[in-house]
Amino acid sequence: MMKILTTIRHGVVAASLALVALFAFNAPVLAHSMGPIHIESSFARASASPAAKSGAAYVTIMNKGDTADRLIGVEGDAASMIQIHKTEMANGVMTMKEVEGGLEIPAGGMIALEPGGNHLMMMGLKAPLVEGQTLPLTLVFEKAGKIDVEIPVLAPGAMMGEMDHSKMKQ
Ligand SMILES: [Cu+2]
Repeated sequence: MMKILTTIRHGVVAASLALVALFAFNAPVLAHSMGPIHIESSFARASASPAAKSGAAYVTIMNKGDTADRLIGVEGDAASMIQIHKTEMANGVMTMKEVEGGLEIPAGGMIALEPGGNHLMMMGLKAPLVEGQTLPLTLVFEKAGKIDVEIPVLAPGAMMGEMDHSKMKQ
């Protein structure tokens, strides 16, 4: 019995070391997941001016579960208010407004918040967003609860983030 336990323990240690190596290798891209909800990629745009009072962040969220979930809120210290926004054309004018009731992520589906579409809107930025830094945000899901993400801040005009390569083989 001891022999078997020791073998199992060694197996677990080996697996843990392999995981550490995997995460170390992928250090620039931070993967986060909670149960079936996976944050596949994310980025924020650096402030174009030090006087900027608002900013936007974008996430791609996958739901690997068999029931739908909803992104219902965003929390963080970076700004005095953070909302889930949608972009709409009204009378030829692009306007943004808060998404009522959050965004559904269908079972087995994926949603992408992207420039020109849905985004995480930060209003009342406490400091400008600086390229190369990370922005800590907490995504709030109806079922999965709160998931912390460290969002890489890219150039002011960035259109997409980097994919999380550590998930590609799954
Ligand atoms: Cu907005």
